[in-house]
Amino acid sequence: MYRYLWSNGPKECLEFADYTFDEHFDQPIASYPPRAVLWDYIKGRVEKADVRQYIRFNTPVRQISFSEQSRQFTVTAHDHVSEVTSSEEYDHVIVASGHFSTPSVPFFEGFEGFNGRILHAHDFRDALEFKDKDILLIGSSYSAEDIGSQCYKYGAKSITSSYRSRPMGFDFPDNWDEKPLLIKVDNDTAYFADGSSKRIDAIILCTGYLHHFPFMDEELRLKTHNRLWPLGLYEGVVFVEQPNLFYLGMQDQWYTFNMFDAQAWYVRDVILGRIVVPEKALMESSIQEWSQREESLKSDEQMIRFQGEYIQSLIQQTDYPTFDIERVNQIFLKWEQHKHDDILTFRDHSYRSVMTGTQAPSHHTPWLEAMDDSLEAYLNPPNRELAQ
Ligand code: NA7
Repeated sequence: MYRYLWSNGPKECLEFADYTFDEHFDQPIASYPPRAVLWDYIKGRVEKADVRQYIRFNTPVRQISFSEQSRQFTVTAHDHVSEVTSSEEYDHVIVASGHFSTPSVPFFEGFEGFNGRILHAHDFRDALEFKDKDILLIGSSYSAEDIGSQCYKYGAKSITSSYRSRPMGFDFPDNWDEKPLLIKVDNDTAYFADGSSKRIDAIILCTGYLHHFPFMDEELRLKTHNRLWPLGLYEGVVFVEQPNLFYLGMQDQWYTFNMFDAQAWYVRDVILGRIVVPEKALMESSIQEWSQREESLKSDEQMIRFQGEYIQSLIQQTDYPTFDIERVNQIFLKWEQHKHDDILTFRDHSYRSVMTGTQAPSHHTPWLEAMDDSLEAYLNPPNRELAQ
């Protein structure tokens, strides 16, 4: 996560049902916290549950295989403290490694001769690097809109964003242009499909990520692109080819933290035998049904409701504290509206918590003027900071 990143969705849409923002901060906070604040919130929940003691840090998993004979997984991991690689047997494996860390990096003609920097969004660290520069963004999704906004905020000279399928369509400031797909670049100029061109200093590839699990044996690997209903996962989590293996959070996401929770509760109950997964043919037909519905979705609203319905169906099968998903859907729709009203000020809006009913206050400083993204600056109005 890069410096100055603030949540790009309202915190009211991702709040844990069993650990609220009120409980953690003990004061109402605004709706779009920067990364340090969200980190603090997640950490508080982990500490409350006291689960750190079960985590082996500095121990990357190198390989996971499954034996039909023993019905066990062999997990090989390397302990970086002792520098020892060892293997252990497990009945179940849950892959929760995320899918936004291996960049998808397209090549465009002329990249090899371009004079400026070319980087993927994954390697973007600090918008100040692009102050007074003309930058080109490839892609038209969350990374492009956020990195473009960051660069605008911290003083880029101009932003050009290039889309493949559809433009973002926001009402951008005067120095931000949207263009169709990049055709090629030469030393310092980008050429686009509409015949136009632009001199640029740097190119940021906001082109998404690959689901990549090199540590899984081939037959245990989830193979999907970024979509709302990845194939091969019953209830979005059970690996159909080997139902003692689970993948968590592999969906494209509107919902995040509370979706991961609902999935985790469901997987826990399968492992404990409280939920029995059906035979393979039934799992496959259920996946087919959900994915056919996914493919018929046209609008963002339909997609948000689809994901909400999925979470609802998981929650109904477990004892995860229920919450009003329709009200969360409504917040997502307002958020979309606010983004389309103004992509540079949508973070100045605030919402009411579905979990506690607490109305978030307006933040003390408009996002465009809030240059310090620390937890202290976020939680304290500027005059209190000065007084400290
Ligand atoms: P996304 O949401 O997967 O979007 C990737 C974007 O990149 C999307 O607009 C794609 O266009 C575009 N893309 C992908 N490949 C190419 C090529 N070859 N040429 C041009 N454009 C391309 O990734 P993000 O990083 O924006 O967001 C990922 C998550 O990170 C998100 O959930 C955030 O909360 C954080 P397409 O529409 O497919 O034509």
